[in-house]
Amino acid sequence: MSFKSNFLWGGATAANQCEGGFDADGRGLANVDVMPVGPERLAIMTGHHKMLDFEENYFYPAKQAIDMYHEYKKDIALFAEMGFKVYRLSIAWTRIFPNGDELEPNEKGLLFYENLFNECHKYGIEPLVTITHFDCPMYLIKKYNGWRNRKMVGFYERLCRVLFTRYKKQVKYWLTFNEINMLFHGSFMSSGLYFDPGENELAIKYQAAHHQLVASALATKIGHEINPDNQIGCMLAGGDYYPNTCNPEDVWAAIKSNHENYFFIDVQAKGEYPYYALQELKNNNIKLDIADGDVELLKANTVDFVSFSYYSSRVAAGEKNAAEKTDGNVFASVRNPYLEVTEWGWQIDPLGFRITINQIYDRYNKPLFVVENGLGAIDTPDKNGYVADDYRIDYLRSHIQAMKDAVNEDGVDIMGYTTWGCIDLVSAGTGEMKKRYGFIYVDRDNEGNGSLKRTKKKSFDWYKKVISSNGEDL
Ligand code: P53
Repeated sequence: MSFKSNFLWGGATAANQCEGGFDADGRGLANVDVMPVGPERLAIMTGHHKMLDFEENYFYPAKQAIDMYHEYKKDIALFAEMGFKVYRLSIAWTRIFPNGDELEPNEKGLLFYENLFNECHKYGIEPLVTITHFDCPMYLIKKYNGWRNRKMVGFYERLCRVLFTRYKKQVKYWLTFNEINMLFHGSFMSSGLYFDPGENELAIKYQAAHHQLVASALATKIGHEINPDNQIGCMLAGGDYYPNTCNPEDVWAAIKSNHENYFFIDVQAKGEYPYYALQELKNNNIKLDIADGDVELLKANTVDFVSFSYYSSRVAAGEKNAAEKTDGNVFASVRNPYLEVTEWGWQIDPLGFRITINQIYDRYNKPLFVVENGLGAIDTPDKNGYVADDYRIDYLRSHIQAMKDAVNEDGVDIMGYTTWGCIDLVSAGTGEMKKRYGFIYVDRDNEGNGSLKRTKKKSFDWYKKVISSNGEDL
């Protein structure tokens, strides 16, 4: 026995990182569109450099991305050729509600995803839909202050109702918010929040978090009402923190960091605020605005499964034990001397994947879905345009092996596995194109030059074999 016979193998993308067509067929603008490539990106992402419109002399990679808006049929055919059982994608909120507060949705936007889902089903590929993958309509950010405002719950609810109803026959796997814990780290990128000098950031983040948690519980409720067969999950930016040493100060720092990471999922999976978060709010004199009925709503509408991304483990050290940090990531981590790092400084730790899987399963006892994992690397095509990406195969092989150990040796229930960026797409963290994750190479560079031509890499055939052997032939 190894992976279940109906194990969902596949790949994952996010609308703004692959679709392009930023103003096609009535689409409105979102936070994720106005993030340029360049030195300001990190401060924009975290909400400390305000850029709410396109500005001159900047390059905005999401405007065209890899143009999947027009190329999706060919791309899905390639996924089918690899044998995908599932394709994880996200809906661009502003294709459905261009401003976000309209009463009626944009039919052209709805039709785009309807056609896309049909294309998936043509090949027996099950769509796994992230309702929002970091995107928030710009109009809602400007007019209502985005997720700071309780009204967002209603706008998000309307979006969910439309999606669950329209795609009732086409989609049964849903995720409410991508990497919901990213709200604490990349506040503008993940949720459209930005901060003015002197504001109480922690209080703003927690209030916005509460609104998203309520919105997520409401989505779970409505999704189950509209179709009892719907499977609705939460989504964590995963990667457990290790203590830097066995110094109790470091162990304590790791526990605190893990608490911060698991806060959202604790609420979504267990149905109530964990003790440590309630106390942190108290300690910081933060009084959350909690409406009548919220507590009951959260309690009654926990998720069906827990999904997460895993790229790397992390390391925490007590304040007194200052240690070297790794770079290239909005998540601060101490450098782990036992691990190699990628070209972007992300630590490579397959056993950490097994550890993280076990920790999450232990904590929630719900089926798990690994919805992102992969290696961001520079690919150099040969003169025929072919990329021999053995480094990517090595990364994925060792991680799939670790996941297999978690299933076979440890007894964890895992529903499926989707690699991140199964086709090369724009990096969320850096906006670069040259940080590639795909089995399919896309001819486009950091400045937006290139033919957008698709070419299979060596890993394409490798992953096809992994899927056809249900993970036995790595
Ligand atoms: P990129 C940071 C840490 C962990 C996950 O990231 C992250 C990030 C954001 O940089 O985001 C997820 O493209 C996210 C995807 C993203 C992917 O990881 O920076 O859900 O949108 O592309 C990889 O290499």
